[in-house]
Parts: sequence; structure tokens; C-alpha cells
Amino acid sequence: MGELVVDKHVKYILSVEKRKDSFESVVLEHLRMNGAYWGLTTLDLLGKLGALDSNEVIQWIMKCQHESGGFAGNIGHDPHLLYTLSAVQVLALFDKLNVLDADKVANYISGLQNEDGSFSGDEWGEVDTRFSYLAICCLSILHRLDKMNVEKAVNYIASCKNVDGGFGCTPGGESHAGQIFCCVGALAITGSLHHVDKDLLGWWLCERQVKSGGLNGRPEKLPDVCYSWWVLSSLIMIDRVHWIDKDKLVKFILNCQDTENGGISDRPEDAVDVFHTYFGVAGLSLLEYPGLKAIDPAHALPVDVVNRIFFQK
Ligand code: GRG
Ligand code: ZN
Repeated sequence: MGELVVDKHVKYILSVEKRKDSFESVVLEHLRMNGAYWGLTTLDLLGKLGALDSNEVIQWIMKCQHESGGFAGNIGHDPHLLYTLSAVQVLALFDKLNVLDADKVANYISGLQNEDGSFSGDEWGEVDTRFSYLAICCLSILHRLDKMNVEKAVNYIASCKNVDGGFGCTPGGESHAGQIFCCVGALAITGSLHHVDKDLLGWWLCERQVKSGGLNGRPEKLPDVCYSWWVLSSLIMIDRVHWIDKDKLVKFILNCQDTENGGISDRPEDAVDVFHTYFGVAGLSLLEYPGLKAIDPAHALPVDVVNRIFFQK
């Protein structure tokens, strides 16, 4: 079995950051804030965040903030909860949360909570448990959870629980590993994991491992490196990660590396991208692969960053 080609992945991420006119960058232009989070968190897990000029990144982030307090995916785009969390996460990586007006950001987020406790992703109103996670995770990092109605938010998430133990995007929505990460993460952060049937959900999640060792996101689907994050982080939060074959999953992830030019793809032989590079490295970190920083499964940030946020105020 090959090893994690750390230096190649660092080079790949730095090259994506610089190639602003590449195909991948053009397609993802509106998502740049999110891409910055995936890329920079990966660099940090690999111990190489210092390879980047933090001032340049921070200045660009602050140009993406709107009067409302929310952040957009890039300069001149519209704000959304997704980019707001990514912006706050990247500032946390650089230990620069102090450049923010935390109350202003928190007001933007709490203004998106609906009467039933759910969250809209932006002013246009689409509702999804993804947005509940984004709001809860972001307010938690900002020490502003008291700005929203946590009890109602938790009850809404609980109402999206299915008979298979999983969670969907709205009440009655099909269980999907990505959505399960969001709901379990939000419940973990708010200290509400008693709403989860851990054995039932743990069983559903560990059944996501297929013959090749990879994980899929739903029954009958193909394995994909990103589920190494969505499924594993959920299993860790409910204390059932020993129910999967860790060695086989490590092998599957390592097989998805481009060992020549760096980067990780969704499955072996596919083209690499910065998202799956994050999911692969973060998955390996959750699997305690040697040489990687540990990552917090709920806040999706390195454990040392999370400790700085919560224990060194
Ligand atoms: C900070 C880690 C972090 C996350 C932010 C946006 C978000 C919160 C979470 C997204 C969760 C989610 C719904 C992930 C699923 C993404 C995905 C691979 C969807 C693909 O679904 P299908 O049906 O693919 O196209 P399958 O694999 O089912 O065939
Ligand atoms: Zn994927």
C-alpha cells in the first residue's frame, strides 16, 4: 500500500489557490470562500498552514462581508450561511476571530431562524437541516449560541429523524450521510445527542462500508471519499466508529490519491479536486493516520484550533 503523499498534496492545494483563472476556479468562483475553507483546513491538518500569506487571505475574506453581517462566496456575490461559516472557520484557523464584529455576524445568522426553529440558508428562504448545522456551528465558534432559540432548533432537527435512525433535509426527507453529519453535528454541539438512537444510526452508518473498503452515502450507491468525512465524523460523534473496518477505509482513501501531481479524487482513477482532497485528509485524520493533526468531528476544525476557541478565551 502507498503512503499519504503529503508534500504533493500541499503543492496541489497551493497551486489551486494561485490558479484563479483555471477551470476549477472558474466553475467554483461563487464558492471560493468554501473552497478556501476546504483547502486551508487541509493545509493545517498537514501541518503546512504557514506556507500561505494569512494577511492576503484575511483581507479578501473581509471584502466578502455584507452590511447585513453575512459573508458571500466571493467579492460582489450574495451572502449565505455556508460562506459565513467558511469565513469564520478560516479566521479561526489563523487565530484572527478578533477582526470580526461577532454580534453583527450573529445577528445575521439568528435572523435566518424560522418560527418552527428551522433555518433558511439566505434571504431567499430555502429550508434544510444543512442550514441548522451551519448556523449552530458558526454561532458556537463565535460564542453566541444564546442569540438563537436553541431548544426550537434542536426540536426541528429531531423532527427530521427517520425510522432507520438517520436524518433528512426536512421532516420526512430520505436519510443521507451528508444530512446525518449536519444533524448529528448540530446535536453534538448543543449537547442534545440524546435525540439520537446511537445503535440504530450506528448500524445504518457502518452498513455504508462496501467491499472496496470505501463508504457510500446511501444504500445501493457508489463509494466516494467524501463519505469518509460525513459518515466517519458521525460515527465518532455517536461513539460507534469501531463498527467499521478502519484499515480497509485507509487503503481506499490512499488509493484515490494522484501520487504524481497531488490531490485526492472521489474514487480511484477519477480526477482530483480540492473538496475530496479535504475529505480524504480529514477522513485519514479521523482514522488517526500518523503525522496528521487531529480534527474535531463536530466543528470540522483542527482540535488545537477548537481548543483555542473554547479553552483560551
Ligand atoms: C463544515 C464540514 C462542513 C460542512 C458544512 C454544507 C454542509 C455543512 C454539509 C453538506 C452535507 C451534505 C448534504 C453532503 C452531501 C454531499 C453529496 C456528496 C451529495 C451527493 O448526493 P448524491 O445523491 O450522491 O448526488 P450519492 O453519493 O448519494 O450518489
Ligand atoms: Zn463526493
